[in-house]
Amino acid sequence: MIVLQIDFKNSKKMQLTPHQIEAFHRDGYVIAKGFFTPQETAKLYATAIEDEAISQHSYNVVDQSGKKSKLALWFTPGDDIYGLMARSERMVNGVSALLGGTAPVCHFHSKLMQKEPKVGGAWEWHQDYGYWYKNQFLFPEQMLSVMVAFNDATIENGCLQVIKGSHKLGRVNHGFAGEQVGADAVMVENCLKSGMELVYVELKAGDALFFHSNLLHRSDANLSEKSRWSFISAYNLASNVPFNEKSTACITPISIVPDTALLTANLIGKGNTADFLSKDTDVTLQ
Ligand SMILES: O=C(O)CCC(=O)C(=O)O
Repeated sequence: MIVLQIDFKNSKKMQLTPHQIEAFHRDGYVIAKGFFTPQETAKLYATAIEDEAISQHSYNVVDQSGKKSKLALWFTPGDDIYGLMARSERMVNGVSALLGGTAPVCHFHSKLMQKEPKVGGAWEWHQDYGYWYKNQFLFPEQMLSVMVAFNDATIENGCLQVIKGSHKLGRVNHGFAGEQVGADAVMVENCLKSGMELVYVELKAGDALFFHSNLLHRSDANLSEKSRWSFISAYNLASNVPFNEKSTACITPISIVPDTALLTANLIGKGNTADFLSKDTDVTLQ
């Protein structure tokens, strides 16, 4: 497997290289190593684990074996530390470069994934657009996700797995797999039978994984002793107007903040006034 990665720790300007952009289009994903510094990642994680608004608004998603994955999801990026990360120049420029820069980048939602030791459940094979189709976005090519690891993500603690190149299938059918939305198992099996590569995306804290909205991905339960927390921001271009989504964040151009804001900001935790998603009203789960 060819791994195209750039170490931002040794690079002045944090931006994706032409090679990384090419890898994203070919494979459906690309890893930007050290996209956030150890100091930034430590501040983010320390804030997240103490954040009462996050814990109050987190909910569990139960997997097929009964294990629970906790997450909190909100729409408007805000001025808190998570908003400063999602709105940072490096994130927005990276997304714009991958989505082709034809319209302003908007923030669909961010979520804090909390996969606790021994408890955190598995996620079924799915494409993010398998969920977002239900929001009636028309153009999957104008959407993507960025996962930033707050802890090292390893095979043992249930890192993401992807089927390389599967974004080229287009959207496959999705149904329900317990509380989750799951991709047509026959199509997934056929991808693997055809020789498409299943890749375990192990990340170091601070690494970012940019992935296409139609990339098939899943993860195992966290059976290890170590937490696996990660932050996932989903982006959309302003030109992709959904027909079944109440929040307008996804069509509101992001007000970009400098990369330095993460370390200089004083306002850090998420307030209770944020527009958190409640599981009961999530149209993607209906
Ligand atoms: O964090 C994980 O293990 C999986 C998350 C995921 O697949 C998603 O949010 O789409």
